[in-house]
Amino acid sequence: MTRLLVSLVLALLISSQAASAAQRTITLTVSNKYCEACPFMVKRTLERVSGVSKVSVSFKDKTAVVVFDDAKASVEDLIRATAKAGFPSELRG
Ligand SMILES: [Cu+2]
Repeated sequence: MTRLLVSLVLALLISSQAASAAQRTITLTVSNKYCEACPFMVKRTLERVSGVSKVSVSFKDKTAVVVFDDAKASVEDLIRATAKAGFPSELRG
């Protein structure tokens, strides 16, 4: 019984947290962008990370601006995803 109550409270906590989850916007500096198709690849890669809601990639600036849900994805997740696709990136400081 107690365990049921605990999991119910936890579920409520998690859902309320999701409702007020912080949207975060970060800029990544992305390497290995050689042609016009690369920004598209980077965009697709980042959009596939769960929690990501918006991505805009600039070929000229070598950046990717990512809007994501803090509770679902981390900066490390995003960097790992681009690196795995062949585009190492880092958080622009
Ligand atoms: Cu390319």
